[in-house]
Amino acid sequence: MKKTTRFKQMLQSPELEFICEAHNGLSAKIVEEAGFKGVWGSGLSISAAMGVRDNNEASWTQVLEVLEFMADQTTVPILLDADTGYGNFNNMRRLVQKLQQRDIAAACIEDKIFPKTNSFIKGEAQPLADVDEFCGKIKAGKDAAADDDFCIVARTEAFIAGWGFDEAMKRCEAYRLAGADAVLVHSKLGVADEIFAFMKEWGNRLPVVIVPTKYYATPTETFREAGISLVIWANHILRSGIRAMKDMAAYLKQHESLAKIEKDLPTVEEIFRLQGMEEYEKWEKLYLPKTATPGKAILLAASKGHNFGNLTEERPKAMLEVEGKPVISHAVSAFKAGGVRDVTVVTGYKPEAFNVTSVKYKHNDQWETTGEIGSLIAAKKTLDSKCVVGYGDVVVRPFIVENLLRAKTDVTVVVDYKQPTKKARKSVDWAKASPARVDAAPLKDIDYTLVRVDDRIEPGEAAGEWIGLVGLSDAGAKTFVAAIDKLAAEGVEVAKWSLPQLLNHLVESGVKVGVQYVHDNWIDIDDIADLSDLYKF
Ligand code: SPV
Ligand code: MG
Repeated sequence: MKKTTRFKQMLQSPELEFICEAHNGLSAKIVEEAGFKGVWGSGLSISAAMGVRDNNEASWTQVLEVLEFMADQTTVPILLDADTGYGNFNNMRRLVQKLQQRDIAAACIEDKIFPKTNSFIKGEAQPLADVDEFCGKIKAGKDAAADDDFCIVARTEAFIAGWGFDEAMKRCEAYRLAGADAVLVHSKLGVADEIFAFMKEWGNRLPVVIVPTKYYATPTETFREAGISLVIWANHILRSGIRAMKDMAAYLKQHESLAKIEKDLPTVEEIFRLQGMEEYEKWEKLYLPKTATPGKAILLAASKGHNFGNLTEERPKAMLEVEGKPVISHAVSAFKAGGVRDVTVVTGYKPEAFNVTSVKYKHNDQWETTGEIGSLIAAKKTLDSKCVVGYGDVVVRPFIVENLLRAKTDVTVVVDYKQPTKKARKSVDWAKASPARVDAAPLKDIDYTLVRVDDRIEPGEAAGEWIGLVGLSDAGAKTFVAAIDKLAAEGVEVAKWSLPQLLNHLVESGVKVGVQYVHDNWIDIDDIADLSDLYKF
């Protein structure tokens, strides 16, 4: 049902109905979520939220912009407090057209002179509009509405300006005859006497709307008994907001800490919810290219490092410094430059030595007795989507990470096709691939897959050296976790395994592990000489 129709039905229903003030998109949404069937676009609140007076200091188009946000964020009808209609009949016509374009259900105009002043400021000093002129404005508004259900609520300020009962009655009757859909009778008294006297005489000629800001203590039941149609809680979201803002600002100024109050505040996630992030994510899935999702990285950095003498007494090798920053920082920088935004470092030995920011940490508290998979298990929660698994002591050029994030296979390893001769290594993880190739550069357009990776493959048989990176797609990450879980459930001490062991297990179980070849452009830090290589890298 149209918002206009819903508002009209609310006005005409025999029930006492309620609408509540809002002054921007957020507050309008909050009002709707509280269960209100409609929103009052209060002139006082909208102007106050802009930091200006309720004297038409904000232009009507500025108010219109706010209303557009309010209407976008809500499904219930909005009744705009349109002050005097912002001018004469002609301004009223244009206003109604523009309100309709923005799905505002109804407008309330008051019989004062533009620019108006709020009813509670020197009411008696406020001149009232000429009755005939105001009736012309009501007619113009009704005629300008393309939708017959667009309602005009005619508000009399006769009581506010001190004219009294007869004037209020005379005016409301004239407004009814001019085509108003309802009348709003405003009173600034602390009791509702003027309202009840009016209701007694008025009967049910047209629905009556009230704003019990000053006669707030009057029991609501008496409004119902008097036959009032609609109550407007006109400024209470703004006022409670002011209280909350003042309290928070004063508290923060005084205590200079959030520690005790954070738990009492709406979370930032609640802000995101109110902003409609869920809907955004739905469309994002549909329209954003999949590759645009930044991948994550898990860098295993639990080990102390054996070849560094007393350099690693206080810190693990990943925290040894080259060019003023630790090895792990060099690694992390390359990952970030390669398109990874979310890096998790798994620590083991001397976790307190890690002081690199912009990464998350997980700790493998059994690092001494477990292997790389033990560390991976410590970061298992991160392994829920696209991810690159690597080592905290392997530094690569960013393009290697970039390519890995774009890999076509769900599980992919990076292999340096050079047969390394630079120095004798205790253990090099050689990779054997299919189709086999030994010394020629890999051919483009061939999908190489991993046959095996370990330090027992003879260099001559190997396709190259595994550089320590594994790329996992969303599905690949699930495959990894499922394999680890299954092995653990079967009683295998998988936490003690190395990454190559798991890769070999996957290959043996029929998982296709892709190979991406590189040549140089990476370095792993195994001994002190490697540190000076990193300096030159
Ligand atoms: C408003 O909410 O802006 C109103 C009601 O017009 S009152 O402030 O009581 O005039
Ligand atoms: Mg107002």
